[in-house]
Amino acid sequence: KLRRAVCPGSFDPITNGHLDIIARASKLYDVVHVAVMINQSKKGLFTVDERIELIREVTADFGNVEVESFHGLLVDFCKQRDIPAIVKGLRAVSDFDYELQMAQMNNGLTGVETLFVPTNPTYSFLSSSLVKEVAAWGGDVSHLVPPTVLPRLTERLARK
Ligand code: COD
Repeated sequence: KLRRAVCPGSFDPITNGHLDIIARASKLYDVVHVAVMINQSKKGLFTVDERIELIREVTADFGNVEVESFHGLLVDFCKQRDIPAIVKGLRAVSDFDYELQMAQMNNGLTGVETLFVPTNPTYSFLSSSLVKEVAAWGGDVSHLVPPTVLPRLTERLARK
C-alpha cells in the first residue's frame, strides 16, 4: 500500500518556502498530494488553475507529487483519497497557535494526523502575501520564488 501525505495551502503563488516543505515530504512519502484549497472569500492574484500549473511545473522533477484543487474541508480531501497524514511547515511560534488548532480540529473530525516540518531558516520569514507586496513595489523577490514563478508574478502585478 502506498504511503500518502497531503501538503495543503492557498499557494497564491507557490514560494520557495512551500517548495522546500513539498520536497522534504516527497522524500518521506510514496505520494505527496498538493491540495490547492479553494477559499471563495479570498480573491487570489492567480486563478486556482494557474496556481496548479505553477506547482506542477516546479514539482515535476520530484516524480511523486500530484497537484489538484479542492473545494471543501481538508479532512474530506484526505478521506476521499485515503490520506492519513497532513504535512505542514512551521515558520515561527506565531504559526503554532493556529496550526495547533487546525491540527486538533482535523484530528477530532476524522483522526487524520498532522506532521510539522520545521521551516528552512532561509525561508522562515516568507509568505505568499509578503512576496506579492514586495514584488508589487518593485522589490527583488528572485531568491524567494521558483524561477518559473518570477516572470509570471512580475507580469501579473504589472497589469494590476
Ligand atoms: N516555509 C515553510 N512552510 C511554509 C512557508 C514557509 N515560508 N510558507 C507557507 N508554508 C506552509 C505552511 O505549512 C502553510 O500552512 C502551507 O505552506 C500553506 O501556506 P499558504 O499560505 O499557501 O496557505 P494557507 O495558510 O492559506 O492555508 C490554509 C489551509 C488552506 C491549509 C486551511 O485554511 C485549510 O485547510 N482550509 C480548508 C478548509 C478546512 O478544512 N477548514 C477547517 C480547518 S480546521
